[in-house]
Order: sequence, then C-alpha cells, then structure tokens
Amino acid sequence: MSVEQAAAALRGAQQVVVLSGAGMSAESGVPTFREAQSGLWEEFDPSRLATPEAWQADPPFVWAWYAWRVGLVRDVEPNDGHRALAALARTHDVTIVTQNVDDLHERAGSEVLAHIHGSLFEYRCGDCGVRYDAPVEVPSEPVERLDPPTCQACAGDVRPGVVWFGEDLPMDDFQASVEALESLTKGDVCLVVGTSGIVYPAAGMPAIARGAGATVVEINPHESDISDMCDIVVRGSAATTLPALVAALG
Ligand code: BJW
Ligand code: ZN
Repeated sequence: MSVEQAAAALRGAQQVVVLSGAGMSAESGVPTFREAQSGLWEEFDPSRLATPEAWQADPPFVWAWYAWRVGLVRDVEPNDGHRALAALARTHDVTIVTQNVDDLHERAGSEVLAHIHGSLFEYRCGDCGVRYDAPVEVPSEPVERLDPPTCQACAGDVRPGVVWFGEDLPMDDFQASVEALESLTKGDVCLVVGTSGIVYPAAGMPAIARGAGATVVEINPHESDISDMCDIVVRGSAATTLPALVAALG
C-alpha cells in the first residue's frame, strides 16, 4: 500500500495517535532490540539485563549497560521521521505514545504524552523508589561493570527508570495512553511506527484504536506481529516515509 493511501487517511483525521517503537530511532543510530544482526538482543541477553531478577543479581552489570546506552543516545540526533511528526502537529491534533526510552521525539520538538517503557534519563532508588536527580557518570568506553549511584534517602542502589519484563508499566502513562486511544473516533488515525508488536500491553494498543473506529496505519520496512490487523501498511522506514507522508498532505 502507498504513502498516498496513508495521506488520504490523515487528511480526514481530526486526531492522530502515534505509537512508536525502536524502529522510529533506528536511523538516528539507536539499535532496535530484535532485528537480526543489529538488534540489541542479538548481542546482549535480555534475561541478564532487562528483568528485575537481573538487577537483583548484579546491579553494577546492569547499570554499566544502561550507562553505555545513555551515552549512545546523548550522542545521536533525531531523524527526519521524528521531525516529520513534530511538523504534523502543526496541522493535526497529534498525541505521541512511545515505547522508546530515548528522548528523540522531544528533541525534535514533539510533546510526548507517554513513555510507556520509561526513560533512560530518569533514575530512582531500586529499594525505596525515591527519584534520583543528580547527574550520573557515563563512561566514554563501554565497561563491564559500573557501581550505580547511592540513594540519598536509604543508601540503596539507584536503578534506571525503565520498565523491565515482568514489571508494571507506569500507571499514569499507561492510562493516559489508553484514554487517548479510546478517544479516537471514525476517521481518526493511529500511526504505528517501527515496532515489532511483540511486547504487551503496547502491542495491544493498535487494537484499542481500531475498536474505537480509527484507521490503523503501520509504517515499518518489515512485517510485524500487528501488520495483519492494520488497515493501511506502508513498507518503508520512518525517516523516509514520515517526511513523504507529511509532504503528501500538502
Ligand atoms: C523500523 C526501522 C526503521 C527497523 N523505520 N521501522 C502475553 C500477553 C500480555 C503480556 C505478556 C504476555 N506474555 C508475556 C507478557 C508480559 C511481557 C511481554 O509482553 N512479553 C513478550 C516478550 C511476550 N510484558 C511485560 O512484562 C510488560 N509489563 C506488563 O505487561 O505488566 C502488566 C501491566 C500491564 C499494563 C499496565 C500495568 C501493568 C513490560 C514490558 C517491558 C518491555 N521492556 C523493554 C525494555 C525497556 C528498557 C530498555 O530499553 O532496555 O522495552 S523490552 C523492549 O521491547 C523495549 C521496547 O520498548 C519493547 C518493544 O520493542 P520494539 O520497539 O517493538 O522494538 P523491536 O526491536 O522489537 O522491533 C523494531 C521494529 O522496528 C521492527 O518491526 C523493525 O522491522 C522496525 N524497524 N528499522 C521503521 N528505520
Ligand atoms: Zn532509597
């Protein structure tokens, strides 16, 4: 299906909810998780890094990996896809729900309703939950282990503010996202960009939009687990397709 079909859907939309995943930031140089060869989970074992059990077992190992990723994201820039979504907000009521822990939508000028899997740039105590606001050390080279900062309230280890497998999503962000999707009506659009549709509950969000009567548009160079339920599928990358889509709106 074509960019023109997606543009036609957007022309008739009052509201647009964007659900973005790792593919949104791939062309900025941020690796995705599950892609063959380049995905993070090809090189790193998620069970040793992205679960509460991994954190319990070895906080310095987990902290070092996230510190490396903080540095990686700090050193890259938003891509044309991020910028196109910021531009789309000048003509449409755009709500962005992202699974991404980076800040590239914001740096491109978008307001983000929800980071449903948290943020690389927010930290809290792993024991008492108090927010940690002091600057964190980011090594210039990847290191195997790095001691996490210490909580000023209870001396516990400070952890990354991301959502690991088996953890609850931040309830405010999750509820706000569901409300935004449920508020869509016929003719509105849910734009699903760069997600494999494997991780729940995010993967169930396009179905909420569809249930509300919205047109679901997928932008992804490859088939995903949610491609079949999308009304319009554009097989292309975020940084090329989104600018083309916004340009096609005139
Ligand atoms: C491009 C591109 C380009 C490439 N342009 N596109 C069955 C039902 C429901 C739940 C479960 C279930 N079985 C198990 C669960 C629970 C579990 C889960 O879903 N597991 C699955 C693996 C099966 N879920 C959870 O545990 C979640 N918690 C939960 O459910 O709690 C209950 C609850 C619910 C609601 C409210 C309250 C409580 C938590 C999930 C946490 C996920 N965490 C991670 C890590 C975050 C921290 C970090 O960054 O390290 O989040 S895992 C990782 O996957 C990360 C991502 O956000 C997430 C999704 O990945 P994404 O974005 O889709 O990336 P990829 O790599 O998979 O795909 C990239 C896509 O981009 C591909 O399609 C490419 O083709 C495409 N692409 N280049 C456009 N240029
Ligand atoms: Zn604490």
